[in-house]
Amino acid sequence: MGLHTLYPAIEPYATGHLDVGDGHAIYWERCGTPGARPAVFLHGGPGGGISPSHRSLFDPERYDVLLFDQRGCGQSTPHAGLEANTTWHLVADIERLREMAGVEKWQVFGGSWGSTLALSYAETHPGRVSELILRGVYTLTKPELDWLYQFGVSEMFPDKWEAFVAPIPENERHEMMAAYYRRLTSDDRATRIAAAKAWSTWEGGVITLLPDPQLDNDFAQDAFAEAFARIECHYFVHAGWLEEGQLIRDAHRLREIPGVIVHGRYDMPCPAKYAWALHKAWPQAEFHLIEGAGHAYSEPGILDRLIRATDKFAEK
Ligand code: STX
Repeated sequence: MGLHTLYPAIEPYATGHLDVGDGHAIYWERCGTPGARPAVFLHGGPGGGISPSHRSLFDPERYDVLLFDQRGCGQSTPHAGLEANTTWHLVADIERLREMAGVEKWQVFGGSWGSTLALSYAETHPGRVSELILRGVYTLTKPELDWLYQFGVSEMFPDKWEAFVAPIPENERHEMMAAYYRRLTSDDRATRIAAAKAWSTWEGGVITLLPDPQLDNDFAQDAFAEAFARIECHYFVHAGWLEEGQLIRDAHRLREIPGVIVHGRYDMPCPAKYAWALHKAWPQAEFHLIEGAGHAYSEPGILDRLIRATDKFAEK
């Protein structure tokens, strides 16, 4: 049998907004078969939002999936809002959404930043997680942040790095995240948007193994870029409100949870070292390091493993 691919495109059977307080309303959608195996999908960035193809990671006949735009992005409001927007607010939102869905436990599926959030949630509420599927693991430590925004990916993509540092004067380049954060939170809209596009274009340009012009274009759109860059930079300058190394340190809390970890060998933004560390700290989970693949879930070898994982858990 060949590589597993996405299930056919579907529309949600229900959508809405959930008021979570602090002025935030969370856009959610439910897809698949009402009452079937419950799952929640956690998107990347942070600030990346959900897209229709994420619905197709799950067999619609055997799953009842809730997807949502995390605070401040996608169709959640206020757009690009940073107040009361932290990892721990999102963990609380996932619990509110679970209660709204009326389920005791659910499968948690998260890629990239979604894996960071999934680990934060599962280590806080292990009894609420029936299975955990993680792709493009990111544990949000200082070396991982430096790798993407200071020194590392810069060595592999000098052309794109040049464009990323261009908006920042030389004397501020020793702290790129802080320099960007000042501009992304500027009162001047033109300053914010210019910084947002440069920040977002950098990430869009390094997340696939091979260039993807469609992705480059999506990441450069004003509304997407503003939410993505502001929220991501806000989370990262605050190190995700996590203690250094916390997610690996507390991985022993996952030991009763069936898990699958999928990571591309050539993942640029999220180097494999941290997925490997998670594998060591949580040996009960299946671990797949995919050769010839980068970061994006849409890369064939990664997608194949992810679909096999959702299919496998659908049978239980
Ligand atoms: N951030 C990686 C991440 O979570 C360091 C991510 N990067 N791009 C995305 O997510 C989207 C494609 C989901 C926007």
